[in-house]
Amino acid sequence: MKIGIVDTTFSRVNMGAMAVDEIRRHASVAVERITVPGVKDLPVACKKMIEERACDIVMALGMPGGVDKDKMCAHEASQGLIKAQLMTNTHIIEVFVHEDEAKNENELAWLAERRTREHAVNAVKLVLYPEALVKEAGTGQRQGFDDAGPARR
Ligand code: RDL
Ligand code: RDL
Ligand code: RDL
Repeated sequence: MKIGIVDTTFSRVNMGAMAVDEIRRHASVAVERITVPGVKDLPVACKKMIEERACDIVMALGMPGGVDKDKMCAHEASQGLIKAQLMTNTHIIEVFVHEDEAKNENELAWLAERRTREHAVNAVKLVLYPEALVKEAGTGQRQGFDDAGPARR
């Protein structure tokens, strides 16, 4: 079992290091890491992790900036990540933290770490313990900020 981690130099938080650390806490698996400049460079790097480095799942970590151009970039990157998943029949867990989700730098750093760590756990579950996610079906999970929780009536 091997998990690939791809992050960016554009991000203001070292999300890759956090992902590796969190994976190590939950599973003894091989980890391959690479860093690319920005989110639009993630899809091919993830595809190479799958095809050339035999990863069973990949985490794509990035931080779209706050202006419209960045949101466009993020959308394009996301489309590429979905395409790479369909081409390889392999999950790529997209962990994007938009800079404008947080009200200040402090919260941005906190949010990026928490979302990265929560999605690292999701990645481990998806490849090693898929039944654990079935148990969480319909529970309103979120990554980073608080969970929404199940809707009640
Ligand atoms: O291929 C080189 C760059 O085009 C690529 O790294 C882009 O993803 C870089 N980039 C932008 O050009 C941009 O306008 C990024 C953002 N915005 C952004 O918000 N977040 C990024 N990259 O990670
Ligand atoms: O690959 C991991 C996640 O990127 C992926 O599960 C997304 O579908 C999660 N997600 C968002 O990132 C988001 O901004 C979801 C929503 N919004 C949403 O509205 N509903 C979802 N997922 O089911
Ligand atoms: O409802 C509040 C948030 O869930 C919503 O703003 C999401 O769109 C925030 N979000 C992202 O923008 C994103 O790119 C989330 C994710 N990724 C994600 O992976 N998990 C989330 N939110 O819970």
